[in-house]
Amino acid sequence: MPTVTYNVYEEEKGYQPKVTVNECGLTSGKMPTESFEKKSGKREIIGIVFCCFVAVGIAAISALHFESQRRWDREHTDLEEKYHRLEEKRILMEENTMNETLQLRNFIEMIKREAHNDTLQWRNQTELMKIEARTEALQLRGYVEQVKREARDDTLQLRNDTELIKNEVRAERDKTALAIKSMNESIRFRILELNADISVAVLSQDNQNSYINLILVKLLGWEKSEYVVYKYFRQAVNYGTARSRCAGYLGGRLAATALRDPKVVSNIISKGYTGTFHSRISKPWIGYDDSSTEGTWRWSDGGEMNLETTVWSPNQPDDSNGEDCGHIWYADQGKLQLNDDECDSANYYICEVDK
Ligand SMILES: [Ca+2]
Ligand SMILES: [Ca+2]
Repeated sequence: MPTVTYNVYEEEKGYQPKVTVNECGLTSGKMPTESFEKKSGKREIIGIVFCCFVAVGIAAISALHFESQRRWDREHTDLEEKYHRLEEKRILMEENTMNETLQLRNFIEMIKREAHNDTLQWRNQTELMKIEARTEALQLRGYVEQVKREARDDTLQLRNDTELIKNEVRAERDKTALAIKSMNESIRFRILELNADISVAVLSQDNQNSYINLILVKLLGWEKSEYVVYKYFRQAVNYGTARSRCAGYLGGRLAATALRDPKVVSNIISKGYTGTFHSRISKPWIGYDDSSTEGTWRWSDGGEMNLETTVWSPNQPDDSNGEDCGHIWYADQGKLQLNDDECDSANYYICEVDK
């Protein structure tokens, strides 16, 4: 506990040496005289109060100081703890940094190793490609050589084939020459036969028509009937042209007499000379028309129609669009069915020459 030290005032002597009073009221030093005690009793009380105030102040200051010290200590402790945490954190970060650095180094090393491996692999691939290229080049050379050999073989084969063909052509030519020679002999023999027939005909009948018939039949393929020779021409022309062409054969005309002969009609039907109902151009012209007088139909030989062999088709002649020329339209029940047609139409035709 604090003590208070003060000077004692003496009226005669003024202030005297020090007197120390503790908090318990005990004094030390020279005590004042009795008169002085009376005078200074009030002052003592004041001093004691003052002393108490001072003590309280000192205690308060000490308490504040203690509290401040304690707060400072606490803050110091907090700062130290914070410092330690930061230090730990720093150490941890250093360790992390070192670990990351180590990992980075390991990563770089790994990349280097991979790059090295890639380089080796690329070199190996390059070498492999070179080897493959050389192999392909060798194969290509072999292929070219093979093609050359095959080309030479083909050329040789072609030459052999050519020679073979030449030989075959020569053989065929020789064969054809022999055939032609044989045919010439046959023709020459046939001419001799024909000359003999003509001589017989001329000598036996002395008839110009017989001579002509013989030529037509023997050389031109005309067909014989009882009274005429006749021929079916597969050439589509109009009626006037057909009539002129028939007249070109000496004594010839468009067929009329022949159509009254059942044998001729049967032959015409069997050989399909009539064509069909719907055929467009086969319907052959015959020597039958009403060109001179409409409605008056005349045969080219001036004869009459034999209804056993030829009849008008149903509803014909109808003179549709001025039809004046007759033709065989089709065959029905062994008879030739006739129709009148426009004379400018293009049809086949049948000619005949008297025997
Ligand atoms: Ca008519
Ligand atoms: Ca008609």
